[in-house]
Amino acid sequence: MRRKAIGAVAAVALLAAAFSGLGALSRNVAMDAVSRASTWNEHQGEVAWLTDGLVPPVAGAAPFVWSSKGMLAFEWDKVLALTQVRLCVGEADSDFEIRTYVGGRLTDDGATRDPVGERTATVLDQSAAANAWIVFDLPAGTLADNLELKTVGRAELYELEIIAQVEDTAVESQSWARVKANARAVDR
Ligand SMILES: [Ca+2]
Repeated sequence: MRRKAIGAVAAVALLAAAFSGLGALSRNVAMDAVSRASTWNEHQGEVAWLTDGLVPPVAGAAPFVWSSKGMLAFEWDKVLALTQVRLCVGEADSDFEIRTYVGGRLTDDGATRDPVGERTATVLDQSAAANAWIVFDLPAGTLADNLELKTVGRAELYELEIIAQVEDTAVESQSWARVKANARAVDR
């Protein structure tokens, strides 16, 4: 399983590619997911800031901050084939781990899962990256309807993107209505 940290310039290029050439076949589903932070650990900021599209140096970009460690959970209503998770970090002193699942649920305190569900991928990042996008490449065929981001040290987190493969038929299905609603103002 690969992991790599890339600079801001490379990240911009990567995102541009995703929204142009690859845009028809992949989509960031994080904004459509229900997100929450484990209650056992102390944090500052709002989980919603991880999916507001704002990252430094954009004015208004604010970090969600784990004081020492913590778990974030993202859940959505349909099993999707994921390709990547991208995490924009500010100052950080932590390893990170992405765990994808089909079914199950992280308990509110973040200590365990009940029910457990089936873990479909685990990707660790030990790059010690800071002020960068960390890209977690998921194994081909990774299916998930929820995932966790485990942080084991103090870290400022600005944005999290969950990239899913989107077939044309799936785009037109009912379950994508909420995703498409994000672009409604443009469509009309
Ligand atoms: Ca943000």
